[in-house]
Order: sequence, then structure tokens, then C-alpha cells
Amino acid sequence: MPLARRAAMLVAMPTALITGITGQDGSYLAELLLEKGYEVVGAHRRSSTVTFERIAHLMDKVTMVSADLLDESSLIRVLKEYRPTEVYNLAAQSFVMTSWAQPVLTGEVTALGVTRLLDAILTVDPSVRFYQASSSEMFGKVVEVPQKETTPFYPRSPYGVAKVYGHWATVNYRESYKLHASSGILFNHESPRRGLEFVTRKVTNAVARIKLGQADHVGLGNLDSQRDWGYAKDYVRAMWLMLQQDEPADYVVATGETHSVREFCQIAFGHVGLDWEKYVRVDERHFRPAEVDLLIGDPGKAHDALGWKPEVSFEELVCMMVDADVEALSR
Ligand code: NDP
Ligand code: GDR
Repeated sequence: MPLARRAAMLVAMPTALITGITGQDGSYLAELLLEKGYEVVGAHRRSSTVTFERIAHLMDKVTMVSADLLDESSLIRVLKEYRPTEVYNLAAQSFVMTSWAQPVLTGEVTALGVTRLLDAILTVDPSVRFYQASSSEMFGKVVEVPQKETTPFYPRSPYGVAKVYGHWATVNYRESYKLHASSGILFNHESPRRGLEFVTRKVTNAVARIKLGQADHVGLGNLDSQRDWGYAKDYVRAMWLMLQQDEPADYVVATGETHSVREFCQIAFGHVGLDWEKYVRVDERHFRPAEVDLLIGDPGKAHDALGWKPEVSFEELVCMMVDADVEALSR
């Protein structure tokens, strides 16, 4: 980066580092921070093909750097070079199903990766404000409904276990070293940029393909699974708000409503005039070794302390995703 731009970054604008910028949330958070006047540094891991699809429209506005949560020295180097005041840790092996197939990798990235980043921050600049992407999967086999910040964790997948580790590492660094480290316990949030393997996008993509005559069915797992689904763009706003508070803390971010996969299908297919029961086939391969029960979050603290509330309803979200997939596949 040219020296003048670096100097301007240091003097004029706050700089934020986003790990996982190539993911769904990273792309929306980058947009939000750019709107707010931040210099955005995005950390991506090296790969043999380009993974910048979700941020292609931002490439002239963000500074991309190569860093991997598996390699602490790369994190230290980026922190030293760009001196961010806020760090958002969104990087993870985030697909629950894969965490049974790759439990050790999931632990290395999603659990230990958090400690590597916290430790790098402690080494370079303990005044950095840190956000950890915790998850409702930590509640797993829920011990109370709805789940709030004080609900005990009972993870049901290697991913959930790894997120519990990352969550407690964040709390521990906050308490041990007085880091401004906050953890957002986010319930499922979706968008047209959601990865194709997650159930919502899998369904909306299938709806579009079926409507356009490119497919004749979709195979799904447990149709009775219930989730508290919100819109990703609403949720990244909560991340930013957490780091603007005087004191670090943990917050549940959710809609407070729950819906089943079956209901999602009904609305998604119905939106384009199709009867979902004609096109959805249950496929045992998509069932999980252990399932979480009734995930439904109580966002009361985020509402009261951050002034946060979701703006897009469940039905609007489903229809937005279907429309986006129909449009993309029609092109
Ligand atoms: P995605 O799977 O879309 O994005 C994950 C990101 O992490 C990608 O940019 C990926 O890079 C990156 N990544 C993976 N491994 C590494 C690594 N070793 N080093 C550096 N980067 C890595 O996830 P979302 O955007 O949906 O979620 C963001 C975060 O929030 C994740 O931590 C997720 O677990 C958590 N979360 C998500 C929720 C949701 O509903 N979306 C709910 C609660 C928590 P690449 O593009 O190269 O694969
Ligand atoms: P989840 O999201 O596991 O909640 O994790 P996913 O969309 O994968 O599953 C949600 C529910 O749908 C059921 N399901 C299917 N799931 C997938 N992927 N594919 C199918 O065909 C299918 N059929 C039914 C699942 O059994 C499950 O109950 C997401 C991720 O973003 C995590 O990173 C994040 O932490 C949590 O949300 C909160």
C-alpha cells in the first residue's frame, strides 16, 4: 500500500480488520464499515482459486491481506502492519455437518484460531477492540427456551464444541487482560450470499432451478428442524454496535421467532407458485449424528443495551433469497 494512504489510515480514519471477509457476514460487515468511513483490511487465506466473489464489488475499497487462523505469525504480521483499532473475527470452519467429517480441523480453526488471534492482539496492541463470532450452536441440546446470555451451553457437534472454546477464550482474555473483547452469540442468519450448502440457500437455489426447468427435485434432511432465522445484514449491525460500547460484553442476537425447515420450504416454493411437497424429497444422507433441539433466542439485552432490532421479517427474508436466486439463474 502507498505510504501516503497508510499515513492517512493511521491519522484520519479508524481501521478495522475483518477475518473471514470472503464469507457471507464478512462481505456485509465490510460494506457497513466502509459506509461508516472505516479503512477496511480484509484477511483471507491463501487458496489456488480466487474466493472473492462476495466482495468483488468492494475490491477497490478494501485492502486484502493474506493471513490464516492456523498461523499466528501471519496474524501478528497483519496487526503490526495495519494497526487496526477494531478486529472482527468472523473466520471459521462454519458448516456444522463438515465438523463431524473434519473435527480436528474444525477445532484448529474455529476454536484454537480464536486464541491465536487474541494472543496476537495481546502481543501487538491490547487496546484493540475485539469481536468474536459465537453461535447459537453452543446452546445445542437446549436447557431453557428461549436462550439468553446466561443460558448454559450444551453443544451437539464438533463445531458447537469449538465455538464454546472460542467463546470462553474471549471471555477469559477479557477478564485476564482487560481486553475490550465481546462475543456475539448469533442465531442463524441468512441472505442471498449464504453458502449453497446451508439449508436456506440450498432450498432457494433449488426453487429457482426447478422454476426455470433446470432441476426437478431437491433432497433434504430433517424437515422438522427449527431455527431462529434472521437476515445477515441486520446481524452485522449488531457486531459493530458491540464494539462501540464503553464496556465489552456478550450479547444474544436473534429474532425471537422460530420456524421449521418445512415452513421455509412452504414459503420459498409458494413464492413462485409451486407446491413444495411435489419437489422436496427426504434424503437420509443429510441427517446429522446429533441434532440441536429448539433454537430460539431472546435478543432482549441487545435490544436494551445496543438499541438493536432486526428489520427484515422471516417471510421477507425467504422471498428475498428466492428472488435473488431466480434473478441470478435467469441471467
Ligand atoms: P462463512 O462460512 O460464509 O465464512 C467463513 C469465513 O472464514 C470465510 O471467509 C473463510 O474463507 C474463512 N476461513 C475459514 N477458514 C479459515 C482460516 N483457516 N483462516 C482464515 N480464514 C478462514 O461464514 P459466515 O459468514 O456465515 O459466518 C461468519 C462467522 O460467524 C463464522 O465464524 C460462523 O461460524 C459464525 N456464525 C455464523 C452464523 C450464521 O448463521 N451465518 C451464526 C452464528 C455464528 P474462505 O472463503 O477461504 O473459505
Ligand atoms: P446450522 O445451519 O447447522 O444451523 O448452522 P444449516 O443451514 O446447515 O442447518 C439448519 C438445519 O437444517 C436442517 N437440514 C439441513 N441442513 C443442511 N445444511 N442441508 C440439508 O439438506 C438439510 N435438511 C435439513 C439441519 O439438520 C439443521 O437442523 C448455521 C451455520 O451458519 C453455523 O456456522 C452457525 O453457527 C449456526 O447456523 C447458528
